[in-house]
Amino acid sequence: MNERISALREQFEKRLAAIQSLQELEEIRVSFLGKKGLVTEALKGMGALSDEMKRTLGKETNELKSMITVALGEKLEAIRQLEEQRQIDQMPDFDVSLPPAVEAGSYHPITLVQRQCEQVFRSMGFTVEDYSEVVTDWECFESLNIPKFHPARDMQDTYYLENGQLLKTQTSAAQNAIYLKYRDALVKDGVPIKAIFPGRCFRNEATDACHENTFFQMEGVMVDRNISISNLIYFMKTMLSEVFRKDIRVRLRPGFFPFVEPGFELDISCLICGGSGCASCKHSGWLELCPCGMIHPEVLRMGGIDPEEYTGFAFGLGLTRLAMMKYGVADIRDLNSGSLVRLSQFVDDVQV
Ligand code: FA5
Repeated sequence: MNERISALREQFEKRLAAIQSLQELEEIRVSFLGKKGLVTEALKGMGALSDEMKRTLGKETNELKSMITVALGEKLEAIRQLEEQRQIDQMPDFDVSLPPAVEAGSYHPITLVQRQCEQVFRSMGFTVEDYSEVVTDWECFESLNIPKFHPARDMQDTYYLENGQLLKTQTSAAQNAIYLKYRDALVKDGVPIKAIFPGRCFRNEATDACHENTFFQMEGVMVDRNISISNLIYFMKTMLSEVFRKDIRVRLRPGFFPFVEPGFELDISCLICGGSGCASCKHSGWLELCPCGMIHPEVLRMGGIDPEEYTGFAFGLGLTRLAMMKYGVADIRDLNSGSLVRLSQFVDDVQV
């Protein structure tokens, strides 16, 4: 072996053995394999050698380079492992068999009430659907009989994306997709459409004790032959008596929504003040909870369903307000506050 090559090999091995850090490793790599490194330098002056000598020296240099590359890689791995072990050694000891220092968490009241409603409706043959939070203008408004510039949009200003999509203001935004999804089963096989779809809604709202800019609703629809307001009232009553498990006063009054005809507002007597009036019910004693009505023929038509043959009802339950009433939360903003002190007090017997 060429003397310079064997001296370089020796020098490299000595320096490698002394290395402690990644930084030193990089330094040695540059000083041997870098553009102006020792190995490149060793090849200088090769021009004066015979062809035979050049070939031998080139071969030995390449072997040295490979040896250095492999040795650096192995050292890198060894240093990494040492570092990992050092970090593990620094971790505090803990006993995995000890009981937890904090109490187990609990479900959010809105989740509890949502799951409870889902259980009730599932038991009555409804499917539970999931739907996007970002929707199109068609889904949120036009397919619901709310054309562009209709005054009904004023009550539901929302957050718009640059591509024209928007954060949905109401779970009704999923109605059209649900009709299209299940209409064949309805028309061909006579299977009624019975679906609920809970979801988060967004509105550009001035917040107060009963209004949030981000809140949950749960939409429900049922479409079949001969569906009437009596069916609607039956399902609303069953849901409320199952959720509250006590007698509560409700009232049904006319309400306008372009996608139902007739439309109703279903209010419940405020459970925070017992009906005498407080900030939670805007001092009226009643809380708007679940607007509903018979699906407008035009909305059914846009969903591919013939309104001459089929009728249906729809409702839009305010899940966040339901959670307020069920758990006695006087201010809706507490529910989005993330305050563990407030939220950890809610548990329920619902199977979640
Ligand atoms: C609607 O959103 C209709 N899509 C409901 C509907 C569905 C009507 C199907 C007919 C048929 P409204 O804007 O009133 O309607 O909201 C419905 C419920 O959501 C309200 O009664 C209330 O309980 C809840 N809600 C509305 N806005 C807020 C808000 N800013 N904060 C908290 N809850 C709200």
